[in-house]
Amino acid sequence: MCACVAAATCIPCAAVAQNDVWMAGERAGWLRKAAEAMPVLRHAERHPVAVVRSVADTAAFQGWRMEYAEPVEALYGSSLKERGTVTLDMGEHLTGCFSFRINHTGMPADAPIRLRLTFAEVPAELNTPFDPYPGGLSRAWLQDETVTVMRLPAEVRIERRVACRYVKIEVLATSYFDFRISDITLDAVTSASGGAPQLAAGTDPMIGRIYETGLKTLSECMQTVYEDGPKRDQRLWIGDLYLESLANACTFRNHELTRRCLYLLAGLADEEGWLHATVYEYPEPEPQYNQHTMDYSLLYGVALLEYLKATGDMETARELWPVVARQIEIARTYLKDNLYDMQKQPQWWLVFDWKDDLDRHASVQGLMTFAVERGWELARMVGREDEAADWPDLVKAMRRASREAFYDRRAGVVVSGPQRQVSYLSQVWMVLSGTLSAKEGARALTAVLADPTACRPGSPYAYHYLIEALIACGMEDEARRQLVGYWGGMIERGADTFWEVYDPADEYKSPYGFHPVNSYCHAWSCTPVYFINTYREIFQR
Ligand code: RAM
Repeated sequence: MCACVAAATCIPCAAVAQNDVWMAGERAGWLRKAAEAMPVLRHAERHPVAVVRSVADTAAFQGWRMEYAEPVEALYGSSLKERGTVTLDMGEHLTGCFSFRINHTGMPADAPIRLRLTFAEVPAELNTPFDPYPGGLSRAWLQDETVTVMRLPAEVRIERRVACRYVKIEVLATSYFDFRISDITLDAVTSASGGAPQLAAGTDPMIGRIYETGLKTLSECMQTVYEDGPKRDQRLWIGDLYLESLANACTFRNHELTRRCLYLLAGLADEEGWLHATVYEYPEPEPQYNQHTMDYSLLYGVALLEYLKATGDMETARELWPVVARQIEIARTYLKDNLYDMQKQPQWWLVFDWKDDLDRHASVQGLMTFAVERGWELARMVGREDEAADWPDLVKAMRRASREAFYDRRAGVVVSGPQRQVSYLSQVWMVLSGTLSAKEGARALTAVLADPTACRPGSPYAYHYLIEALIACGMEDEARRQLVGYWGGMIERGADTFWEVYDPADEYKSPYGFHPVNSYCHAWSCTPVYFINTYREIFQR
């Protein structure tokens, strides 16, 4: 890059800088296409369905549940000042803007009123003190807002968009006069439109509930991009996009949103053309600089391939093909003797799962092989075989190297890392990459499922790939059992939408050191809708 401090104004320097940027000439067009595909948000006015009370209950998810207290009219007809605190149930998980009216009951207001509103996706979020805040992410993600109402009557609108099922209102400061609240409204938004297919008559009712909950999760994450979570982080991540677009393609079929996200990511790649794992939309589209994860970069191409298969939109696929090829080119610089070199990994990380102890070597090797193979399929579809001519050989060479390095033939399992760790995900990715045959894969997966010491998946994201791998090996009953057991487990624990993190053995698990900051409506958890629609013979019976 040009080191001249006046690069922006110095024409020769600016030209050099431009030339240094990969596909510089295309980027503005890509971002324009992303902007043109901006979806229209659909609004729906929702109101609370009941006043509820929190009940501490060791049998409930994270120790809390809600109990019906009285109708909302009882709140509207009485003094909020006297109550001090009230909790409302919106009846369902919603994403949008919250507003209400507040007025005195006769005696004019001689002072401001101060209220605190707390919005919660799950009951424990309203009942776990936020401070002193122990979490690793910003405290500001937690949805508590202090509002000072200066004059009455007032219509109060909370500035930030919230994602919640429950709302707690606390009166913090008042004066002599009395006041009431009314017209509590949540202007719910989503860009999802169109109906999802109905399930076959006779489908197991639990699968029906999983399906409905998955659709709800997906639709709330579908905003002006595929968000990872409408509470947190409210942004586009490649891994989430891949799974959401798979789920969308067989449900709402709002393909324009997928196209928008693919262009947005492409237009915001770094100077070398390496995709950022996540991008922001506002105030202007911008990447989270230096945030690269190789597994996500490689999944971009798989997402484009699936988009092409779902839509036949050859123009977009052809235009974005170079982005896919570039990710593979970059990933190839990490190969040493056809094995992904973990030593070459600088500051960035690999996602795969919320599991610190997972050895990711076999997984990244498998994912890369899978992505190159899918990339080759895309190359053929868009007529660019010449640019990917050696990819089939690369896939074969990587598989051979993987079998040497990771496959313990005698034990019939994949091992990863210096400790020869046996994890679910190592088996999964060696199956999805075609490194193990279906028979070997079934043996390996059967072995880990029976091994209590194997490193288990820690998130719905990892579970998605487990289900795919089980199906790929013909273990259909097990795939169904795992899907019902895991996502059904969340339903039994009261989920309205599927969670970012769910560990049946630890309900308080949080990658951020504080469970209330977890997202409880999370994109990467919606994929049962994809499985249920794509493999009807397994799930709709
Ligand atoms: C978190 C979110 C998101 C995920 C990234 C890696 O911020 O949970 O879904 O893609 O991490």
